[in-house]
Amino acid sequence: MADFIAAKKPVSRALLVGVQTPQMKPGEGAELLVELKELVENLELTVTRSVLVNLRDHLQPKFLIGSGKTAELIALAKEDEADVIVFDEELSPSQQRNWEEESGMAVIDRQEVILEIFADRAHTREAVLQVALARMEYSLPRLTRAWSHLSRQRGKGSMGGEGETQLEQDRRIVRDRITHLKEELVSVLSQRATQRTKRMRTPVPGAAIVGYTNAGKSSLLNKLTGSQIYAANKLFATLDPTTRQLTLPDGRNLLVTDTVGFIRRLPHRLVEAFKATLEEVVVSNFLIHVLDVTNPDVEHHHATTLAVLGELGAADKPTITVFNKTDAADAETLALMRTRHPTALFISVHTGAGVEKLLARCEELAVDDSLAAELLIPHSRYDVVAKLHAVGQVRTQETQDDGVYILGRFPVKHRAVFEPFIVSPKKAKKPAAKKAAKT
Ligand SMILES: Nc1nc2c(ncn2[C@@H]2O[C@H](COP(=O)(O)OP(=O)(O)OP(=O)(O)O)[C@@H](O)[C@H]2O)c(=O)[nH]1
Ligand SMILES: [Mg+2]
Repeated sequence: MADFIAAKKPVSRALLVGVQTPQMKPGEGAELLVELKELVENLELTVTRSVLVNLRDHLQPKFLIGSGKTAELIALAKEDEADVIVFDEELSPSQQRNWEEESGMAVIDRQEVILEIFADRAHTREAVLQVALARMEYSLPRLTRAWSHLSRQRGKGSMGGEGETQLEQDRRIVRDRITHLKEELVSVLSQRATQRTKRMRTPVPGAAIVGYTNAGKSSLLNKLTGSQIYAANKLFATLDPTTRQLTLPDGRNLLVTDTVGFIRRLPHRLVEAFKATLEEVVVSNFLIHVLDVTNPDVEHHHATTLAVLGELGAADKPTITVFNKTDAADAETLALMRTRHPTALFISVHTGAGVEKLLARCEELAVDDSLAAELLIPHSRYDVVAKLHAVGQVRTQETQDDGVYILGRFPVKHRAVFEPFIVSPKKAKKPAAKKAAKT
């Protein structure tokens, strides 16, 4: 049950309102409304009906839509015994207040729904803090509304100087909490950065899996690495980045990170709050952009993800575009998508179709700053052998009469140490047995 009205009674039945304006593409309002329904149902609310309002003119300042239509919608909500009205368009704090006064119900927008879902899903300290921060910032200009998740903090007593109004007190509490949350986040994130630096000292290239929520990102990571991270048919199942190591067919290792999903009209403050988490995307060598080919809005999902990547400063990363769930798609859609996205891969995590091709593409992009080589290190130079184990990778090691023979990789910056012992430089090759089996 949704918690945005913790202070009052919980809400359970929602009437949804979407808007189609002349500036929007035909059908866009309806598509967004379908998505809003899914979002609201993820909060375990019952949707009584969805209403699309066609606006010929601009949005109205008081209620967003005209007052005649407003009265009509409130009557519908009452008829449905709804207790919350949800707008797909963002409501300004004053519009929200006007609506709540006019209807006597909780009135929220998509932004708040998404914030609620994130709050629901957040478990780790980092995610909890990031979501709390985004919610506080959302609430700050909305403290005068009738329904508020802040009411719980109210009345804890003792705070507030003489003559301070309730509103002033509330604002001060929220600002203090925001400052406090930011401080706590800085300390949590610095621990995370330390972990990453440790990881980056070993020359293993990294890939980040990105994409719209529910595309199958976590499922793909599980498939690739045989891990068991949480994947589910619900929106924003993943909030925290998870990194797993994958051994590519050519024997090299690749660190693959699963990330939080994106969505249209993702509250900007959430992107801001999650920027630090999404650092993984920025530091990775390349991206695997996963799309759900069965979703009729897949092109919008594609565009949305690119837009968010742009915001993160990762728009120019080498990217493998992957259409997933081919097992559940119809042939016509698949053919259309193949034409529109000729360089994309088409896979099914469920059946495993296309995964091998994806791995091959990963091999091409997994160029790190390390060099592969065959080395023969004399027995007198065990320090060099030890160093290779510490900073590079050793695939095979054999003790021979004239020294230790190693097939491995080392970071370019340590070239001077290892170069004297190179017997033959290697290009990363597929194991011979595998090649033979394929032909
Ligand atoms: N039919 C089909 N369903 C799939 C496939 N891959 C994943 N799914 C399903 O899609 C749903 C979402 O999968 P997740 O891996 O949780 O998706 P995600 O992209 O990590 O989602 P968020 O973490 O919410 O952003 C699950 O119900 C999966 O079982 C596939 O190849 N075919
Ligand atoms: Mg996930």
